[in-house]
Amino acid sequence: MVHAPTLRPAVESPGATAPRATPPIARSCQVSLIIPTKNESDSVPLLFEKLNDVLAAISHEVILVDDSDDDTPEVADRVAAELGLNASVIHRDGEDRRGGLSSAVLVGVAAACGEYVCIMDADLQHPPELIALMVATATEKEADIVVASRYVEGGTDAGLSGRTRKMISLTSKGLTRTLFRGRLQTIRDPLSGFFLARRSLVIGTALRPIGFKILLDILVRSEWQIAEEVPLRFERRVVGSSKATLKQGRDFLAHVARLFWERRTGGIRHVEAAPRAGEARAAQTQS
Ligand SMILES: Nc1nc2c(ncn2[C@@H]2O[C@H](COP(=O)(O)OP(=O)(O)O)[C@@H](O)[C@H]2O)c(=O)[nH]1
Ligand SMILES: [Mg+2]
Repeated sequence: MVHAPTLRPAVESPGATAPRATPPIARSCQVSLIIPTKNESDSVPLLFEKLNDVLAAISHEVILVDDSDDDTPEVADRVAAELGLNASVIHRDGEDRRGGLSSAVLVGVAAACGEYVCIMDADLQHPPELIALMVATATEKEADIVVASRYVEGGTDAGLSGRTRKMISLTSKGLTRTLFRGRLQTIRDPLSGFFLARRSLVIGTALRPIGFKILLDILVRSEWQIAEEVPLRFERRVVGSSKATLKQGRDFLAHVARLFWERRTGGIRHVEAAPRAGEARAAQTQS
């Protein structure tokens, strides 16, 4: 059975059901936080509390795209209402969940109104405190993309559980930076799940992500010109549990193979982004 995704405003706007005499004013804000969730009812209360503090000075909306079987949507609605946080939940069932995390992100972007979209996990491995720096960096540097990076000075991948996962992450990063050198030579962490991008860039690109690495798809396919990185201290998950499985490994390889093939066969074409002064040299020294 196919269920249409439902958009549930967490905070009722006064008079939302009253007849309108004039057309609705188009929504707009600086940043739309897009947060894919799957059974994150334990994480959401603390996440929303932190977001509420961080976003106080930023015009924003929070969109959870939820594929949960637990009560994540109800918890999100309740906590957002208690805090007065401008958050909504798009809950998906059945076939709508196909594509998992990456399709959830695309659904969130399609519903967003921000000048920028900021994609982050719900589990606090992506510290909400970093959002202010990401927004400031995007504005000051006129960046199309700001990546929260585990692999620049001040960042850490300590939250990757175990040496095997760390090795897989480093190898995957090396593989993608080699295969897509032209686009990724200045990007230290093209597989980060925490990033901010101009919404116009994301909706203007025909994305085809598979699995968890949607940033890679955006970096390789889109016409970005300026990308910046800020240090991410990726620490261990303290609430809830990881949804990563071996399937994500297979999805990642399928995703990289498809991107590589499309790039080779001319399915993806764009002007290479020119590295800014010093960047190419720095990237070569570090790789
Ligand atoms: N909507 C949706 N969110 C998902 C899905 N799988 C994982 N997530 C969410 O994506 C984020 C990252 O997942 P997580 O389990 O923390 O992955 P890890 O950090 O790689 O261990 C979390 O917020 C999850 O709740 C999915 O199939 N659908
Ligand atoms: Mg996580």
